Amino acid sequence: MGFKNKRGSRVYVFHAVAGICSAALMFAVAQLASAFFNSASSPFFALGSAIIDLTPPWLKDFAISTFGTNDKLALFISIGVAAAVLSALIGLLAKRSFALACTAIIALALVLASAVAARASTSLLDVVPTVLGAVAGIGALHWLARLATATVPEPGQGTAAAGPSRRIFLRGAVLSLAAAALATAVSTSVSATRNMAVAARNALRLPAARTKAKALPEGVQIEEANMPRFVTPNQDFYRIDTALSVPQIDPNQWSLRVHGMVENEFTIGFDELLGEELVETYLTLTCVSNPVGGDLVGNAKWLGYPLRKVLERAVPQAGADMVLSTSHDGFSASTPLQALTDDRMALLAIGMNGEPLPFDHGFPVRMVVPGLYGYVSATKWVIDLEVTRFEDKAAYWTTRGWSERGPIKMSSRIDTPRPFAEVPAGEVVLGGTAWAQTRGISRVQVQIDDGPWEDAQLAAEASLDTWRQWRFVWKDAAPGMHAASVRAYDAQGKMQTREKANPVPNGASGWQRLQFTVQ
Ligand SMILES: Nc1nc2c(c(=O)[nH]1)N[C@H]1C(S)=C(S)[C@@H](COP(=O)(O)O)O[C@H]1N2
Ligand SMILES: [Mo]
Repeated sequence: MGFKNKRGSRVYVFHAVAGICSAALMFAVAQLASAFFNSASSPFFALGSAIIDLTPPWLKDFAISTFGTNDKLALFISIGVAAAVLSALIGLLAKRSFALACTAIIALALVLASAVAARASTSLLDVVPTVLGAVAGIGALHWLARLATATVPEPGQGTAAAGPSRRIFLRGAVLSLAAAALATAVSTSVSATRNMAVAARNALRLPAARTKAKALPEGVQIEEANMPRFVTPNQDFYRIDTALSVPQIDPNQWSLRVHGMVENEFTIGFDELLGEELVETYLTLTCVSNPVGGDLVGNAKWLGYPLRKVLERAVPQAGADMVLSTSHDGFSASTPLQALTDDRMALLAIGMNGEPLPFDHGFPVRMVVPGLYGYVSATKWVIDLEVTRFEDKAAYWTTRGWSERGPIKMSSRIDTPRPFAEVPAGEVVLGGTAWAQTRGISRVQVQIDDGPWEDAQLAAEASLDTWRQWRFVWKDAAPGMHAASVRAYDAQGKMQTREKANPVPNGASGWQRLQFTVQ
């Protein structure tokens, strides 16, 4: 034994234990953070999966034949033992130099972060839990390494001779392990609730609509390259929200509270909602942030319960002119009461294109309102409707510089050719979309270079609330650079404004003009 006495060896044991406790905290904090991100962002699971992927087949066969269905448990125990040895060594390293130990932890975190980033279902943002874990691990090691050498004078001995205090260090070690255990417990319960939501969504069979959507007429779709699908597939539908982590709400836990300036306050649950007379409708949603020519717009078939009926049951009081809808994650939108009670199809939607709402798009329940930008109407994960007055309440974006009201501005877009595309000479086919929800599109015109405005052919109209496609054939396209512009007219014959405006504060306007080259 190279140590002078028992107390001299203690400091090594303490450092090794400090390393293990810090590693436990590092993984636990990362695990907790990952519960709020993507479950695939857990460095622990990512490491496990990476090891599984890298395991040679003979070893995998050996593991399965030896451990059977416990092969994953065996894997996790092996990882645990290896991690304990490694972290004990890092703890011992901290005794020599804290900077070195820190470097080792950062190197370890880099390996873990690469394992996370390499998973198919993760994005770069998903390394955040690993980074948070590393920060917690370094902090814990710093603290425990100090405690490992803390001394208390004991009767009859000088401070120097006393050696580290067992009591002080053990208290620190137990405290950090307790914190790790707590973080793990919370992360387990958070992921359990999320899994409940996923399971509930998978098990959900949407009831049939009492009122079906009007069948789409022939010819709503113009089949040209670059043309969007008339009905946007769910996975292609634009997503805009303030949610860093997408709420995953178990519909059995969901309810909507309707209150404020009403005669009848009430709360409605998900099952009750499913039992109501549901309707189905095609509706094109648009984001106020969509620039001229932009693609923050999508069209889907929504299944839901008319908000008109919800408000009929609540009976708004005289003087109310707004409904403030609030989501599970605290976003809110101010919608004119009238838009929810007149004969447009404003819905409390539960279905999107024949399936339950995707989590990204508001599962289990969201609002969709014809004619209004999403930020003032399309609250996802909605849980609260307060009937109130514009004078009394302001919504999320209204307090951040956007208008309190947001009717959708008529707009038209060129989808093909793409800006700066090169197209063959001869006949050039232009195509695009135009929308003026609740009013409808009656005419689209195209201008080539500075020539005359000419009528485009309109695709069939599905409804006043959906976008409409158009097509224009430019017969004798001469080689060279050209510009094309587009403008639309609504059903009353009103022309889309030429006046350019930025999205802030109430939506972009102006005619789109793009350039392309004819070869
Ligand atoms: N809870 C919540 N709902 C929200 C938002 C949000 O940030 N949080 N954004 C709104 C905005 S600005 C738009 S344009 C639409 C977009 O809906 P989508 O993501 O389903 O396309 O959702 C609206 N509903
Ligand atoms: Mo938006």
